[in-house]
Amino acid sequence: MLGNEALAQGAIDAGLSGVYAYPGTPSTEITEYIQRSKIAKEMGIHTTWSVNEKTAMESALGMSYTGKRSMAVMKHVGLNVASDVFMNMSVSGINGGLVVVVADDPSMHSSQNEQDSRFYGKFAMVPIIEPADQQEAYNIMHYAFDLSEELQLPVLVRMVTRLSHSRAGVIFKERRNQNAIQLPVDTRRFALIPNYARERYKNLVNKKSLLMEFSKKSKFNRLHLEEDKTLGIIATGIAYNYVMENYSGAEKMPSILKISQYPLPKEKIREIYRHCDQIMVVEEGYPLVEEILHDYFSDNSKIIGKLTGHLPFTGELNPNIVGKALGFTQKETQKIPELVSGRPPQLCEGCGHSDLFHVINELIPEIGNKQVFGDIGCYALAALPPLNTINTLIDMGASITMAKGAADAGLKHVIAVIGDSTFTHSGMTGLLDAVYENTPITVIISDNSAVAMTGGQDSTAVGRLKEICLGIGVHPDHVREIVPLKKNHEANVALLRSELNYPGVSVIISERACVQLSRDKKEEIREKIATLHH
Ligand SMILES: Cc1ncc(C[n+]2csc(CCOP(=O)(O)OP(=O)(O)O)c2C)c(N)n1
Ligand code: SF4
Repeated sequence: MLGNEALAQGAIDAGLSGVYAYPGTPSTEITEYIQRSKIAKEMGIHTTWSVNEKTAMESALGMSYTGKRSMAVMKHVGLNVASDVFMNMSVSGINGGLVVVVADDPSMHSSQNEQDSRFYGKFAMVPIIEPADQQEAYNIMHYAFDLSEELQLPVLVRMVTRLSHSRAGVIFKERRNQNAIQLPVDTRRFALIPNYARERYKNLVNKKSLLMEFSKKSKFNRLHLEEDKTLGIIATGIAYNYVMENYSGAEKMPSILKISQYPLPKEKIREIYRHCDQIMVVEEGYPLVEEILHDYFSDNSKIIGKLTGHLPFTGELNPNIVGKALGFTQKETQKIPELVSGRPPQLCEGCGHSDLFHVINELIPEIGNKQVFGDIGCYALAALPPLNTINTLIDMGASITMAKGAADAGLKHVIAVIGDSTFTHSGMTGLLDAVYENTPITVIISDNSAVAMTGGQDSTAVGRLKEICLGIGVHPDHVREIVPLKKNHEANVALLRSELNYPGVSVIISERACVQLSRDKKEEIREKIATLHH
């Protein structure tokens, strides 16, 4: 199974009642697996995609409030979006087990940054669990739900790209029944008015020692001391796997502390530190453990890792990089053939976004080449040659709000390009800001009826975009619809030109389904739209 599939099956077998998620690489397959699972269907597990990560996590908390086990799943930057509820639900606590699964993307294979979610777990003062391999990703889910209920806290499970997307055999455990509805005895803890919140916050802080106790005895944290004291390795999550791969078949092993549960097991760290002459910290992500170690001990000179340059600070680790740091000679591997190396991503042949960008590009000589604020989705590829249309890409929804700020500054002919799913994820609120001030911007919603970039998941906006924009208050004369096809090119250029000259908010919905959707899927979407408009 993929690490993501193992984790998903683990959640099902741990008595899950609902998964709430917004797609995002490398986390998407977790929810898709549960959506496809026959057992999950029989168990009535809720699996519909949420509109964004914040709504997902809040819904998971709502399900937990009823006493049932729920899970919120997202990619690392999604946790930024959900951070408000994440930080507050550690204070309120939970009722039924609640596990937040976040998949980090070191090396930024499909992301804007490589932030390390462990910091969020530490920030919220909740337990963090990091599986080292696929079997552990499965096993850890039973444990995480039990731990969550025992501590009455959400538990953060951190995955990383390589573990999410690589496969291994996995042995299943017996399936646990779902919880029955059992509302909290005292609901006041879920009402974080300052008077109650102060009490709750003290309660959270007081749990710290209990969390440490659990880490100390966790079977996922293991210390192995060898007689040879030259080197001790502290390895976390998948990095443990990388270390072990290098020692596979080796006659001599160094002392190793495997860490998969936080807060850190202080005693075990002290033991290995005292036992060994040098300590190498190997962790995927930021040097979180290494920094904490520097605070633990007055003599830091024997601690090596990312902060000392023995391992690279940026980018993903792998067994070769770790092996090199450990002093293993690396075998020459085959060179990547020219044909498959470093190809820049491109929009698919026949993609509706391309025809839209040709329309915008035609007007660039008239309006200037720095006025197009972009967003996140397949259409972001227009930031690259040959289109070169989009100038910005920061976070989901930022196209509209950045366009607004630029227009507020006096920039003319400002365009925001946003996809249908990104619009409902975080664009709608920014549009209301612009409507409120009637800011002169032209928002183009490139609607392909899908969340295409992450694999064509259902878009919650299907068939509703015009009504949403009218509902937000865009003037009905300036909610326009176009079909981005070559045959409509001239008419679409004329329409865009006229809206760019309108001194207020206008929205152009450019609608053509993603060409990668199957015929059946397109038919299903057409039927859905027809029912909505009936
Ligand atoms: C906060 C956050 N959540 C999730 C993602 C992953 N992600 C990248 S683009 C995208 C959605 C794109 O959908 P849409 O706007 O409809 O554009 P399309 O890809 O269909 O063209 C998602 C979910 C992300 N980058 N940031
Ligand atoms: S997947 Fe769909 S939206 Fe994305 S580039 Fe291909 S056709 Fe365009």
